[in-house]
Amino acid sequence: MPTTVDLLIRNARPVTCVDDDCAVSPASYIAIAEGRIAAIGPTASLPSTLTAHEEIDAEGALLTPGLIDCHTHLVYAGDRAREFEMRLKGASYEEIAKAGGGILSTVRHTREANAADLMAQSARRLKGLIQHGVTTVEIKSGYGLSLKAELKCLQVARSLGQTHPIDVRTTLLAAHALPPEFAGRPDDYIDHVVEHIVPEAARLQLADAVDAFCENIAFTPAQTRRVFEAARAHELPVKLHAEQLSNQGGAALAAEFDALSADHLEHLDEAGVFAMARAGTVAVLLPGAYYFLRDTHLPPVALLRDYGVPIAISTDCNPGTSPTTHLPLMMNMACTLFRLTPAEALLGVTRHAARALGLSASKGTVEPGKQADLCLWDADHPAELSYAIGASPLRARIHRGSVTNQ
Ligand code: DI6
Ligand code: FE
Repeated sequence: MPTTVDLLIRNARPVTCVDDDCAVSPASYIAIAEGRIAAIGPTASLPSTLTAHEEIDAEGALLTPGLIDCHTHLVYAGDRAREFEMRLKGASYEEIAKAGGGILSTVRHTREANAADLMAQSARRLKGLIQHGVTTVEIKSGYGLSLKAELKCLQVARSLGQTHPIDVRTTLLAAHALPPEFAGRPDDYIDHVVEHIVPEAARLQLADAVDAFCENIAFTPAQTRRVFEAARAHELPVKLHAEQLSNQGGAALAAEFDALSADHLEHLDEAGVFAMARAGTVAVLLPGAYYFLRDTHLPPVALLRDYGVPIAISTDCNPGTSPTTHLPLMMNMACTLFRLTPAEALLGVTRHAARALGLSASKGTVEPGKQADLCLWDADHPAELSYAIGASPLRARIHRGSVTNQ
């Protein structure tokens, strides 16, 4: 460790998230240099010669890794509050989608918005995530559905990361829905995606991964496979919206392509769980969408545990099925709705969420060498982070070694 560091946090009680039980360590110091954790240890072992440019007395606050929201559709224009009303009067999500509403209504608004407007609308949501302790967010495209509009959304996502104290990972989700100009010709649209959109997003380095919506109201496993093959040809890792509304065998297909994650998974069966376990694919559960759609088909949490599949939790922030930026509330819902333990919920937004983005080497735990993305919480025990409904006791948030909110 250098003798002078940039930031020294004293009297924190770290939950490093290295162990599955999320145990709380005794009072510790954390030394940060050049945006990384330089050292961590019990207060008694703090070297007396160490000096720091800035110090924080955590006064016994819990310290966790910065939260990671590994599945969002945060870049879009407009909202779908009216559709929410329709659903409350009895229309189903599938019926609204088939009638040209749903995703396609957000596509219309997103295509019409210029980049500055899209950026301003999306920045409001990003600030919501930041306020709740999120230091890394994944943002998908998928409301453009044309080469130009998909690239615009990815570019806005990248710009959001450059102008806010948060790391953004982008995912190309061109295979989210069938755009109106390809109505009745899904295979032609997939041709367009694999021949033009994936190659151009890759060439411009605008996408860190590729995703698809494999579902009876979206794309078939055969079409998804073609998108994955294009991603592989451009050396981009894949993720998949799988088994949300029906069992299409999407998770097993994703595992075949060594997917970083398969997400939603309410209708996942044991064969899918087995395939994910073998491939090391993370299960990303999205309790906000389950809640908002008033779903009753629970994801197979016990099977995921039995097979040792890592479970991540995310907001799925999107206008149709999960209009939220409150990641701690998703931890609460993961516990109440899916029966995760509070420790599992915390790992789901830290270590396992990092893995779902391919970022395990630099993020997700509090260890020397990792990026200094940290949260301090006014809480005695990590269970309190999942326990509170709609409140998060965030005391301070640190991104790349800089305090950004206190
Ligand atoms: N699954 C979802 O929950 C979102 N997309 C997806 O593939 C919903 C997107 C929307 O309704 O706008
Ligand atoms: Fe989603």
